[in-house]
Amino acid sequence: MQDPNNIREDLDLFNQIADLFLQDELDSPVANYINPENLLKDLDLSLHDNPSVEEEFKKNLKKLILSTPKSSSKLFFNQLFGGRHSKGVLGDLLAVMLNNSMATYKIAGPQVAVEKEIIKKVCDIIGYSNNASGTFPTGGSMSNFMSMVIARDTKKSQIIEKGFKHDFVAYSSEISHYSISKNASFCGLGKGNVRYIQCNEFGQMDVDCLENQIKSDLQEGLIPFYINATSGTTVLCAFDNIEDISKVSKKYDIWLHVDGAFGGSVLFSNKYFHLLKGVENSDSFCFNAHKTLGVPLSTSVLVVNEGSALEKSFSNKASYLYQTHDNNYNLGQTSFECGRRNNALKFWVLWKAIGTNGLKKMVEHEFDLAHHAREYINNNKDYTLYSFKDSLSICFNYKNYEPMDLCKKLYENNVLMVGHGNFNDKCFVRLVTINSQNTKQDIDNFFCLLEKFSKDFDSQIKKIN
Ligand code: ABU
Repeated sequence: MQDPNNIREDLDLFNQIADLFLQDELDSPVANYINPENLLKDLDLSLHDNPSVEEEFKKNLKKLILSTPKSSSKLFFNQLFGGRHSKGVLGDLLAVMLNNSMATYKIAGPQVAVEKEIIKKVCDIIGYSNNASGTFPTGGSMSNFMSMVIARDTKKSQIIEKGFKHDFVAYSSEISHYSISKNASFCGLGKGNVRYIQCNEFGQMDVDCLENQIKSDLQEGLIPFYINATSGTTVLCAFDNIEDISKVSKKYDIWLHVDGAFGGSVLFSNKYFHLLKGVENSDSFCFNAHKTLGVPLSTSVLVVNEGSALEKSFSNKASYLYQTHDNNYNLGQTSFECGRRNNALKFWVLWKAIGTNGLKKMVEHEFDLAHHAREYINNNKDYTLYSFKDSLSICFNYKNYEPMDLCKKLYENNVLMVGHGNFNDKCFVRLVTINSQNTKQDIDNFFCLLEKFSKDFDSQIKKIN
């Protein structure tokens, strides 16, 4: 191989591979399934003492890229992200070239203002105070984690120095994201000190049950410190009633976090903002631009209504790092990581290019797609619908096909990628309309492929008894 460190040549190679990949994504929207046991047989991933021969290196790299699941294709409905907006990709590629860390103004310069502008705009839209602040954690789980830590430290600031006694309790709905449980462990609370509050028939936290549980915990001498409301639960995309929950949180002086990782981007739509009604009364809020806005993974925004609380929990002295400027510009003083990737630029490039109206159109189009999918199901007697309106998740079963087996076989036979979920003892296929590049025809095509596959492979797919 000639000089292996040649950025211009490698950018040319990048363009070649990206071209191939984009064409392949259209020609074969689902990558050929490779059984994990065959990975090392099908792909040369082995590492050696000597450099690769250049042609072999390129061939192997291309093959690896084309064999990887295609999360931006029109047939990827498996996770709560999908599709790509070219402006988001442009911003992310530029962030890679810049390779700043967001810790200090000295390292990141104007990128600090890029991040702060997004945070300020989001705080203004959701009605937070002038003291609000925020950061870009590595994802929704980290946003939720940071909010729990801030809530803990706000309740008893001695914890920052002296550690934690186990008399605190947190509250979240029984169908909230699994990060709440993990975060309880990470922040010293313990998984056993999260109260999972039951939901109503629409998957929303039952606010009376929440209050009763808080009263009972207070009687036991425990200290309620954190309520997590979810705006877009992971499976059903149900939106908790933030307004009613915030009344409870105020009454008992408990931090209210809104996990809007999935559905929080409705903040950009006047039509759907009502799903966040009351968010201005929360203490912290997060949403993931990588989930519904086509920005590359990961782009999570956490905002805190009283910004000083964020700084109190996450600032630390480090004379080797903070050598110029104040905490207002040294964003490491409000983040979890030390070296922190620039995840704001890709979102800023998109937002700058298409405006808030462009973001609104993306979100509203995704709700239109969801409505279209629900209508298809409601008009077809072979389907049973399990989810509700004002949601980006369409949960259903088709005929008597067992949903877990159906999803697995669709995947293993390279037909399409979709997952399954549960609610109230029912298991179902979960179709998510989070790719704003998809059209109604793409949703029709999803059902068409699923029906054709079920017919052709009928005898091989398990049935619900
Ligand atoms: N961060 C939650 C995403 C998991 C899912 O797609 O179901």
